[in-house]
Formats: sequence, C-alpha cells, structure tokens
Amino acid sequence: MSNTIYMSKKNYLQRVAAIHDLSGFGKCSLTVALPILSAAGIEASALPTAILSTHTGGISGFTYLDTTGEMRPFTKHWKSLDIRFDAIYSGFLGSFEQLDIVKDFFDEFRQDNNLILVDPVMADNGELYKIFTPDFALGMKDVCKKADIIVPNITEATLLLEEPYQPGPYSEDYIEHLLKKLSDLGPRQIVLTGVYFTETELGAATYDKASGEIAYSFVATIPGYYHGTGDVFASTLLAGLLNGFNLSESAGIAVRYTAASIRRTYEAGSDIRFGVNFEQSFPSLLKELRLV
Ligand code: PXL
Repeated sequence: MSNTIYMSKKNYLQRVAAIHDLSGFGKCSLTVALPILSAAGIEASALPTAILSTHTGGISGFTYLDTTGEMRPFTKHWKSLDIRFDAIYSGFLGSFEQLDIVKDFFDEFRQDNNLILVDPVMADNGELYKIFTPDFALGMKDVCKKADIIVPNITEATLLLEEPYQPGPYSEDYIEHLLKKLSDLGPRQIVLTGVYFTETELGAATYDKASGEIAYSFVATIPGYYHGTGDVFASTLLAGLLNGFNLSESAGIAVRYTAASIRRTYEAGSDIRFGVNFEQSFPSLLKELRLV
C-alpha cells in the first residue's frame, strides 16, 4: 500500500515543495517550514503564495504582495526541470485563484509514492481569518479532497465539514466524529489540532483510515494564544513522517516540539504575536527524530 512507502525512511535526500506565504517578520509559514524541514535533513523548495511584511494575526499595517501570478510560471519551470518531490506541503494560500493553482500543482507533481499534506490554514478560535471569505473555505475543501493527509485545527475542520463551530472542551465522541467525517472527504490520514478534553491538557488527534486507528497526544496547556504554532506543528509532523515515523508517532513528536517552543517563548515573556522560539528547541527535536 502506498501509505507504507512514505513511512519508511529513504536513504537519499528527500525533497519537499513548500507552498506557503513568506511573512518577513512574525515567524510562521515559510520562515518556520523551511528551517524545520532543513534541520530534519529534508531539502525544501519554496513556492511563495504571498509576501507580507508580517503575518496578519493581531498585527496591523502589514504589507501584502499577492504572488498568484508567479505560481503557474514557477510550476511550469519546475516541471521543465523534471524536479521530483517526495512530499508537497501546502499551507496559507494568498488568493481565491490559488485554490485551483495548488490543485493543478498537485496533479503535475503527484507520483505513486509521494505524499500530499494540506494544512488548510484559514481560521482559528471559531473565526475565519479576516482576509478569507466563506467561499474560500468551501474551495479549500476541494484542495483537501486531493490530499493524503490534512492537518486542520477544530475551527478549520468544522468549516470543511460545513458544521457549526463548537468551543471546547470536547468529548472523545465529537473528535472521532470530526476525524471520520474529514476522512470521508478523501484524505486517508487526518491530524486534528487544538484537541482538549480538559482545560489542563492540549494536543492533537490522529486517524488512519486504513487501520482505523485513532490516537491522541497531549501536553500540559500553556496559557496564551501563540502565533505560528500550527505551522511549527504541521512542518514537524511532515519531518517525522519523512524520517520514517508513523502518523501517531509523528504527531507526538510535533506536539512535544511545538509545546517546547511555546514554553521557551512563554518563559521569556516575548510578544505572543511574533512567533515561538522553535530554533532553540532543535536539539531535542533532532534527538526525537533520531538524527543525532
Ligand atoms: O500561521 C498561519 C498564517 C500564515 N500566514 C499568514 C497568516 C497566518 C495566520 O494569521 O496571517 C500570512
């Protein structure tokens, strides 16, 4: 089965196409995905969806350059070079038109044994990010249908399923309902973030359709809403999968690394909008990935 292929570690340098925005300040998207993948021994190529001075979460006055017009030319050029990707990883998309461009990119670079991971970045805490419309959320559902793995938070999951958002704490029945309904859209593996059954623990739930396994990873809750943590989580999840860990193991590694990065930021008392200190948590990540 093809899902066993990407779970075995390769003996060559694996390559990922990372389709995200470049926010110059306020760590998220490409400024998180590229360093995490590189540190995990994976080559990362960037297809930028927008260039911003900062991300859009809680920071006003940001500049925004929509790079939609560059995306098909990038795709065509990469195709002409016969570049192959072991994984394609999409996140924040910069315009409605990019939904189709990204689906076409998947079709161009899909191979029998590569992995398409979609983080449907568009909402959190029950609300769509200001720059997106409800139509965008429906379009994102079609992008997710083409993925092998999707990594929504609970708000994104309810938008993809067109169900009303429910604030936590959640029940196991509700989380299992979301996981199974999401897999009915098409992806064979689901990783749901922002899962909590009590106020003291927070983490992720995974579902593997082929085995039927549902697993959870939790850490102690750290107060505050830290920006860019979804990108730290999804990038680390992918790093785990490409390093030969299975879905639940990779989610556990990603939960612990994200929490360690948040904890450092919390202890330093830094501005929670500016991203988390994932850089100084690399030593523990590399140990967990058994790279050192
Ligand atoms: O981390 C998600 C994200 C990525 N990119 C941009 C964002 C956000 C969330 O607000 O604004 C530009």
